[in-house]
Amino acid sequence: MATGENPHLARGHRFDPSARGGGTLVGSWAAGWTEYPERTCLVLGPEHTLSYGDLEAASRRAAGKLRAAGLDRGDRVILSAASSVHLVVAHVACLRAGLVVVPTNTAYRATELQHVVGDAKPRAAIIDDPERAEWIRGADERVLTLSPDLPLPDGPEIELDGAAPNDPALIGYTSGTTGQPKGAVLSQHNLASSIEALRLAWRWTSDDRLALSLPLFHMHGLGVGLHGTLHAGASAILLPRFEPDAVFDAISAHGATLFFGVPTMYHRLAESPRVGELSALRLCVSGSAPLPAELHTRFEELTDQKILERYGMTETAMLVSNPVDGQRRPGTVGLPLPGVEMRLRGDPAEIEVRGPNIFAGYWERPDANSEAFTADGFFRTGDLGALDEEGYLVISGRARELLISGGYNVYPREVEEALAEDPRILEAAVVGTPSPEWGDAITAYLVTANEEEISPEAVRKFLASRLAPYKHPRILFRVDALPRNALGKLQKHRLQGGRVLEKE
Ligand code: MLC
Ligand code: AMP
Repeated sequence: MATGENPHLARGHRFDPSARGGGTLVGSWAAGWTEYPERTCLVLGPEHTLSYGDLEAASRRAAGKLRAAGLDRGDRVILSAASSVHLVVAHVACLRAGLVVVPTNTAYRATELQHVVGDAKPRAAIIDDPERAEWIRGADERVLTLSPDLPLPDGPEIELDGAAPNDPALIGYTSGTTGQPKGAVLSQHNLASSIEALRLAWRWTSDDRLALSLPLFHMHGLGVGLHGTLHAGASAILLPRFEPDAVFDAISAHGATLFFGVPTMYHRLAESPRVGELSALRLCVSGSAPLPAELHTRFEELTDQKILERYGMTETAMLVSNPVDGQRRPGTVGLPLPGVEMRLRGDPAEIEVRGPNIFAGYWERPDANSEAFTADGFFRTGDLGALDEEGYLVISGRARELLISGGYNVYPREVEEALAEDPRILEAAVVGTPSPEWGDAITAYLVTANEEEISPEAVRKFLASRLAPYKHPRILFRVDALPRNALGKLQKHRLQGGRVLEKE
């Protein structure tokens, strides 16, 4: 693909997503196994590092075990665990063996997890919580549940890294307007294309060391952070969870040069007295939710870092980014990445995209696919956009009902349906309240039976078995009725007032 004029490319660079390893994710990694086995790949503490050669050997062994346990190319494997070396090894092993990874949020409750099991029909699940392993077996007793260290007998030597570009690599579950998550099938080539574009655009080199505190079960931490590190032959400091001090220590103790985060993380970093330590980084990237322009500016005053904001999705990996060289414009997500064609269509204008990074369709959902793509092959993102005077993309809204709290998507309808199952609640409407910490603070307006008071604790308790905690309303109001127009249609923009049941 000739995109030599893409503004992200340094002089003399060309974007060719097939240049390394035949255009597959595992092919690009395999080149690294042989070219620089001694190089550090993962850092876990002062004494504990893993080289590319170590990761090659550990994932080879793990792939053999999985094959001996009966898993074969194309089989789906749920991966749902906190970040650890075992998880990275298991993930790399699955992809090298041609298995299809289904990353799943560790906050999911039984019904959310069981939906994924029923839909993806996995052969195995790599999961670090025995209770959730039980939920999985409850949905399908044939699923082999394994802890991330894969306690299995060694298996045979098998052929690795042989996936073809169009072979599926990952199924990422994400909801449209329906609230029922569907699986976006990303191929080896989709993922390889996206990280090659990022390697070039973000000048990602083997000298870079990423402080990686994003969870490894979503596109941001996995498809950008981990895959990009391995593709660039760089290293990552694996942080089991996000804590500002751990990020600062990753710089002082391990020489981190990169940090990727969601806006909530930048908000919390900016509150720390140590925030100035981030000035040592080469690059700070924000994505998954809008970064307020005010936070961008304040962060620069505190750290001298101009955060680079970018835009992506589960279905597409990364699409648009502010440039490393050139203006980084607060409140914008930047310019299309190499290989990405973008257009704005309709009124209000929806962002449509096409390119080698974009998934081919949803898992077993031809109906959803025909809606999601235009006749000429553009994917309809459901995000609304406009270009500013420099041609930078501004995300101006969403065509679908979607809230984003702390970088996690929350579909109001799913929360409303769960609330309505409570016999004490007659009707519920869920909206986002702007919050400097969370972006959208999930807010519910409730009409209760007999105008009964209902405590926030009671609501939370009711939702506990039904919805991941990040989807629970943080703010609750009790109202006598929901505002509706003459046709009975709910008018969410008119929601206000009511008796406050909880306010944070
Ligand atoms: C945790 N909590 C949240 C929350 N995360 N509430 C609302 N929104 C969230 N995102 C709740 C917990 O349930 C708990 O509630 C309380 O906050 C503290 O929990 P915690 O585990 O200590 O939370 P914390 O570590 O502080 O987590 C905040 C966070 C995390 C920002 C670090 O949410 C996070 O890692 N977000 C990143 C999400 C991400 O990776 N998104 C990428 C999607 S990919 P209680 O009631 O128990 O106290 C994508 C594509 C793209 O979008 O473009 O990148
Ligand atoms: P997901 O389905 O979790 O992959 O979420 C993708 C959605 O996150 C996109 O469709 C956007 O609505 C949103 N998103 C990602 N990055 C940004 C950003 N930088 N600014 C605003 N919204 C973003």
